[in-house]
Amino acid sequence: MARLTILRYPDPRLHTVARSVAAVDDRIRRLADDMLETMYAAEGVGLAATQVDVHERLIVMDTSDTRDHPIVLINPEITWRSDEMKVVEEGCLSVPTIYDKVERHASVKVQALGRDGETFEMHAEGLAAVCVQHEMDHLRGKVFVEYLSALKRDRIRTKMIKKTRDEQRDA
Ligand code: K2U
Ligand code: ZN
Repeated sequence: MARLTILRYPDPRLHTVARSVAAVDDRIRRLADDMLETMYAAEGVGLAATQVDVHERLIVMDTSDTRDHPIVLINPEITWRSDEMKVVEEGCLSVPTIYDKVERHASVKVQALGRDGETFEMHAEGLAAVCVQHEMDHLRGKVFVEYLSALKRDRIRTKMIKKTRDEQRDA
C-alpha cells in the first residue's frame, strides 16, 4: 500500500472530468487500497481519484464512527435524489483548513461497481449522503468552494497559494 499525494486547490488538475473505469482489475483495486490508506491518514471520510491526480471514476469513503467500514465505488452514478435538501458545513482534503456551508440533497441512491466488479446500490443519508455528493462533484472536476461566493473563493485561492508556497519554503 502507499500514501498518495493529494492535489491542493487551486491546482487546475482538480478540474479534470474523470473518465469511466474500463475494467475492475488489480490496478484499480490497488489504487482503491492506496486511496483508502491516504484518506485514513488524512482523517478524511471520502476521497475521489481526481484528488490524487488519477482521472478515472473511482471514489472511496468510510463515514463509520469506528473507521473500519471502507466503501469502494467504481463508475458511480446517482440514481435518485431526495426532494429534501440540507445545508451542511463541508471541508475538503484538497482545501485544508477551509470549512463552509453547502446545500445538498438530504439523501441519495448511488449505483456503482464494487472492488469485486459486481454492481451494488447504496442508499446514503446524513454524512454519507453529503460525502458521496461531494466526491461525485470531484469526479466532474468541481470543488466545493465553487458553491461559495466569488469573494470567498478568491480569498480561499489566495490563502491556499500562500499555504502551499510557505510549506514548500519550509520543506
Ligand atoms: O473529498 C474530500 O476532500 C474528502 C472530504 C469529504 C467530505 C466533505 C464534506 C463532508 C463530508 C465528507 C473530507 O472527508 S473533509 C474532512 C471531513 C471529515 C469529516 C467530516 C467532514 C469532513
Ligand atoms: Zn473534497
